[in-house]
Amino acid sequence: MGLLFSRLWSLFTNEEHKVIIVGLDNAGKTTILYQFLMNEVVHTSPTIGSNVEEVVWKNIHFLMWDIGGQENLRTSWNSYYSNVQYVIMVIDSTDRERLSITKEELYKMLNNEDLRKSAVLVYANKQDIKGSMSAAEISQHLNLTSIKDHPWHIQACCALTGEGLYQGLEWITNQLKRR
Ligand SMILES: Nc1nc2c(ncn2[C@@H]2O[C@H](COP(=O)(O)OP(=O)(O)OP(=O)(O)O)[C@@H](O)[C@H]2O)c(=O)[nH]1
Ligand SMILES: [Mg+2]
Repeated sequence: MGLLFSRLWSLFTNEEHKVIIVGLDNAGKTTILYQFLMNEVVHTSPTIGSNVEEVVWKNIHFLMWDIGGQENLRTSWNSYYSNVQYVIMVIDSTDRERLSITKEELYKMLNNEDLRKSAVLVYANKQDIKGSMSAAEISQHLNLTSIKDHPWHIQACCALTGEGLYQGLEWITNQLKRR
């Protein structure tokens, strides 16, 4: 009962939940962050370093860190890992060639001790583009069903229209209620 109360309490006291948004360059991370913040598509350029914004949805406060995905920036992703509750991994679903690199980065992250309590939401982004891989196809390539030590979920989306983005946040919210 005490645990349940403390969980409900955290939902009602505006406790901030730390989220990192990672993925290869050009995946759509910054576009997603600003869709959450402003419900619109902003003009982006490749992120050097990171953007951070507070996003409030259904009275739940998220501190979202959008981290640059270019190759030389990926080695510093781990400097953002402390106290992360949710990892959002964004994938450009048209980028078949680099899916194996995404897979490497994903499993490297999951093995990091700082993220052992984090849940992982994968966005299969750019579903508006003809010929993009489906969420099921990406899930299979990434072998997501082998992940047993982190809660995970994959969501198809399009950051330009916002389609699918809130279904992903809904999953995160359900995880919060469960913890
Ligand atoms: N067609 C389409 N284009 C998208 C979508 N999401 C993002 N883009 C475009 O993809 C390009 C890269 O988007 P960003 O959000 O800057 O990508 P990023 O992941 O932040 O890239 P880095 O900051 O370099 O790591 C931009 O031109 C976006 O407009 C989508 O769902 N569909
Ligand atoms: Mg960016």
